[in-house]
Amino acid sequence: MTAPSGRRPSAGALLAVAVYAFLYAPLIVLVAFSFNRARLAARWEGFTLEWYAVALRDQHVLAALRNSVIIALATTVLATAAGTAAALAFHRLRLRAQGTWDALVVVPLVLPEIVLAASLVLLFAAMGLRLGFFTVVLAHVAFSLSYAIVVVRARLAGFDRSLEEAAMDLGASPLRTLRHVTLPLIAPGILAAALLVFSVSIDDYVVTSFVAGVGATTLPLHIYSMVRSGLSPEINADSTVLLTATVLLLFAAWRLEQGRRPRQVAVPMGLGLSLLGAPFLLAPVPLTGADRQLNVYIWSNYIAPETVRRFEQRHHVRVNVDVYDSNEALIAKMQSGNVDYDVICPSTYTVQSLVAQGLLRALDFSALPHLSNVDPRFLGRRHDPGNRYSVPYFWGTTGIAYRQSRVGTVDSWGALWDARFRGRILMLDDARETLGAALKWKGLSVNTTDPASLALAQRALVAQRPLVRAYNSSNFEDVLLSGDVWLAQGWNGQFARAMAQDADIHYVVPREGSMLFLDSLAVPRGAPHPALAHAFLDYVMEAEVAAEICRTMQYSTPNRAALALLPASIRDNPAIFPSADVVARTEIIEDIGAATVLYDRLWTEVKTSR
Ligand code: N2P
Repeated sequence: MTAPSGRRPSAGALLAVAVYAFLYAPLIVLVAFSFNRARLAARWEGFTLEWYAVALRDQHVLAALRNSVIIALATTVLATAAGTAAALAFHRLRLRAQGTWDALVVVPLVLPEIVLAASLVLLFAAMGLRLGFFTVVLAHVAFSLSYAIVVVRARLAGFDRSLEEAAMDLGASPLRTLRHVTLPLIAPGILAAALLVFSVSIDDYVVTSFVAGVGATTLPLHIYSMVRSGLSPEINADSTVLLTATVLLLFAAWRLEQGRRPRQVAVPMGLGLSLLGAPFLLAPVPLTGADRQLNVYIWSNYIAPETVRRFEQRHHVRVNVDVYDSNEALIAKMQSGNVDYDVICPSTYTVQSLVAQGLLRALDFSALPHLSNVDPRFLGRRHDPGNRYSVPYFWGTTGIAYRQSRVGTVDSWGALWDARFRGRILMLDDARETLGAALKWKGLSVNTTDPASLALAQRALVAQRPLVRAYNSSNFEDVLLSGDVWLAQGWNGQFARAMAQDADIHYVVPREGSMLFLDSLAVPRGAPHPALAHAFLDYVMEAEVAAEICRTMQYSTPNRAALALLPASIRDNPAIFPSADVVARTEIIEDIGAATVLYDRLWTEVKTSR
């Protein structure tokens, strides 16, 4: 036998490489694609810094980053001060059952974040605190305090108490001893704790998403909401900046813990902090007071940033736009009670349910002169007779978009159950829409509350599940465009935009009939800025603005005055404005009261079936 050659990598080394590759490959891809010219992230099309420029110009990203930094700074000061005091106390006091107390300090570090998040929301609600900046800082202090205590205590472990005793023997008061002896000796530990707290605060998502409320959108929350309204390479650039800043700060903290002097970590620390300082220089928008702000909660892909920006300029206000992808998400937010939205966009059945729960504010028509632009066909409907609470914003159809070269011509819901297309089908992630599609396919009403009909629809969806690639209500048109699926259930506007980009994509409202939606703008009962909310409602009903919204989003506008301003390519596009006979075979989803629970249960069962 020959001795193993030294040059051959051992199995251990290969395994280590595999582990590191597994750990870091996604990050490397993310960073690399932040420099990729291609808009659709799938393939490399050459180097560019364009996405960083886009991110730097994006006022919403900059504002979110600024919120993140302010929250992280406040958290750092509070948690580090309290953590240092606690660590000193622990070090001095010899407590009974010391081990238990020590353990209790570290428990929050290993507690599932979601548990902490839910308990904080409950606590804040019990205390009557409104969700906002303040609650985010409190929550961040709550989860980062343990880090601070642990890091400062580690430093104190090697601390020689006789130095403090010597100082006091020489006549120094306890306070002077603290200032001139103790703190300088443990300063690297305190700084390391501060950096660690800062970095856990700056990129927290789970806890923040529970306690943020409006106006306290941090960068991680903003990035997530961008992901939901469509992937863009700008997100890679944002994430790379956040990643680089965090790595630099953690590196500095680690070196300090290893005994380096603060001066020796000045470079990584300075670089990390200045990356995060950019928005203070680049976003000239002042931090606006609460009454100069409007909080809009709307469907994703439902309003263009330019439309919002024009309103901001006209009224000298800042508009926060948060997005959702289901009526159920909107209702849950409204019911949680302590959020400050001024304008929301419920569908018909959700208007009914919110009115029934007393969650909407009666509108003041004197502030809505442009309501006269709206086609009377969309007014006074069953969901809100007299439009006391809502004004129509968009309407449209649910249908199927498909790649004709792959699946031929489609005209029935049955195509979504065709086993030949296994793994190439996308369905909306929505109880009423998916059960609705199955009901329509079987010739039943989408508003049925008959248990036998619903059981039939549920069985169909369970049988369909193995064919379905994804349930997606946000960027379903992108999944079709990318070629990942060939058939998708979805809403007309986003499909119309996809069709404009790819002639192989077609849209059909199935012959068995389908769902028609009418989504309205409304003002929640507790809206903090009702006057500005009315100004916004009236603004989007102006003919030019309604036309712009329709042109950019390609959902169907109920604004009669806007029609004349639309190009023929939009006005005559049957995917955007369906013909009367297509409309005649659709049904509007109604509020079905108590049976809603049944729909939700059936749908949850479908998604968890195997
Ligand atoms: C917008 C979806 C349209 C809403 N992303 C259908 N009610």
